[in-house]
Amino acid sequence: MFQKVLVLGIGLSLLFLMASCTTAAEASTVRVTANEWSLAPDRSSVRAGQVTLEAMNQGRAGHEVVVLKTDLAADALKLKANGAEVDESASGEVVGEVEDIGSGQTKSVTLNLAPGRYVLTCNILGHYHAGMVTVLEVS
Ligand SMILES: [Cu+2]
Repeated sequence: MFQKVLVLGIGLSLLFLMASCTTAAEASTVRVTANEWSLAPDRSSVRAGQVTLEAMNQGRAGHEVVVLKTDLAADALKLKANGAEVDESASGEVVGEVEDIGSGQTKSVTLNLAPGRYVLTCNILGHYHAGMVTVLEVS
């Protein structure tokens, strides 16, 4: 009886250990460099689940990174009436954002991303049209 409990205990400890290793392996980071006028991720695809988006502003202006789940092409997002900003909710589902990243700053957010196609953009007036947009595939 005691031996059975001991074996069960060891088995459970191993399972727990494996589970924590798996979790660590699945946590992914996407580093996005913002600049005038581009958003450059260090990878074009990432595994679904917990994803940390680390945005580095290497430009002079302030920037942001809006994460939109959408099937629209990067250059075909819907615009607001002013024609200079993306209409975020009309373009897809906003799943997260890193706001107000000052020049030289790095800010991050951790999101739970479902599989699909995402477009990242900086939606400060005129920045989308200037080229601050990119695609991220989540699988
Ligand atoms: Cu910007």
